Amino acid sequence: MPAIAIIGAQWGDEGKGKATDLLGSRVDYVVKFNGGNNAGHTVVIGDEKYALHLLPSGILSPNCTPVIGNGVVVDLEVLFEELEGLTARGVDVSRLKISANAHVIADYNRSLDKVTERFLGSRKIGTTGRGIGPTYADKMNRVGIRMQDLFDEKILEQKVEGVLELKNQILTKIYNRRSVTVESTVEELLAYADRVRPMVCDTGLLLNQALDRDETVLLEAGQATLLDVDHGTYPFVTSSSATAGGACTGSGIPPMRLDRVIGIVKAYTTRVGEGPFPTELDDDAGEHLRKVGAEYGTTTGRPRRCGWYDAVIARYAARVNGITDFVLTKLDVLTGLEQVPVCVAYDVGGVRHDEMPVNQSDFHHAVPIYEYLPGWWEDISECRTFAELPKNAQDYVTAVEAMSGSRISTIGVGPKRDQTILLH
Ligand code: 2SA
Ligand code: GDP
Ligand code: MG
Repeated sequence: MPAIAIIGAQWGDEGKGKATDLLGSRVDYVVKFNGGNNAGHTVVIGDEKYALHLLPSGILSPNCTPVIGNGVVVDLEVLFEELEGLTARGVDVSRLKISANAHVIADYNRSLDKVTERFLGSRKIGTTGRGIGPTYADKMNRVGIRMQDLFDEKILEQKVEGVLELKNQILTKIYNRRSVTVESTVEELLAYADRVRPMVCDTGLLLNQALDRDETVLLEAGQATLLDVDHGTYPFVTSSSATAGGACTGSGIPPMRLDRVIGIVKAYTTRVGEGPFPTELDDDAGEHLRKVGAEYGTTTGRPRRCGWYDAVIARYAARVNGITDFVLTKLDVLTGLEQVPVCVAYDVGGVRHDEMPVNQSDFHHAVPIYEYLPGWWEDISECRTFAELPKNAQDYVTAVEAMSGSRISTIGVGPKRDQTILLH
């Protein structure tokens, strides 16, 4: 039975949470494989709205085992805050499993994230300030603290001592901050050790055994393709692998076991944080998308930058991830526009680019070449079949599908579970 990956095809906030929730009742395991509590997934079930950060959205499906994979960075305080919040709302969180190899975010990395952004000034990335980048840097630098280290105090102490030798130099000499003590860090990390211990296991083994038993595993990405550390708009990216390749390394599921890669793509584009964004609008149309689409960060509350659909990016995401089908979300937000521009290629210094320019400076200077599609005024939030959509909305979907490198299997016409049109 299949392993399915859900991947963001733009700069995040495409509606991965809702897509995961929709599949949740049909899958046995939902795995978060990258990122941490920088993510924000909003899921609406009936009249209840849930904002998930560190936990996979599948935690809301009663028969599904949620898993935090080895590719994730875990803030223990946030983990228990989220678990307690959901428990108070009647959600059963008892099945959660966490990889022994997932890395832990310590306070010094939260501080370093914030202070580095301040230090960078106008060159800042616009991070969420959750300590994500510095914790992945420690992982790659081989000085990170992992979940398994929490259960051996001696080893934990040695590792904290090692990493702090480096961090304290940076904190005190570069950033002019106070140094951090080994004792306070060990204490901070051990505070949750006993509570987290029953959840920690070899999740790679667990998931492969589940696949051996013909169970279904859903791999849920945080952030998105254009924020991926390798394939995104570097350096304006997050520090993890948010693409389909990351679904394998971040979970321990081998590539050949992946059967389907679903790309989630919004009917327009948003971005939060700094970095290039060719179709960005700073006019009334952009304000319309932000207002109607409620485009504010789920984690930080920051207003999201808004722009038109970019088919070059969608095609790039289809290629990088091997997207088998797209879920096109928030089509309802485009209602009420005279015409809807769609970017089909870029003009860079007079040269047409049909593919993502590999050179970052070219992408910074990319000017969208638009095709203008006629808009529609009818409320589509009650439509449940393609045939019920107004003709111009149908044509928009068909045109976007033809430009984007893979078929569209599902359309979102509102945040609720049933505000969905299944095409295939
Ligand atoms: P970080 O904190 O190191 O991962 O930031 C690096 C860049 O990655 C972007 N990023 C995101 N972009 C969209 N959505 C994200 N999650 C939240 C949401 C964001 C929020 O769902 O709305 O609430 O602000 C997310 N997480 C990271 C970030 O903006 C930087 O550009
Ligand atoms: P994620 O990070 O990709 O999971 O996306 P977010 O949850 O951060 O942002 C997507 C927002 O759009 C959430 O508030 C969802 O409830 C909402 N949403 C998802 N699909 C649709 C849709 O088809 N129409 C509308 N209007 N809202 C949607
Ligand atoms: Mg989000």
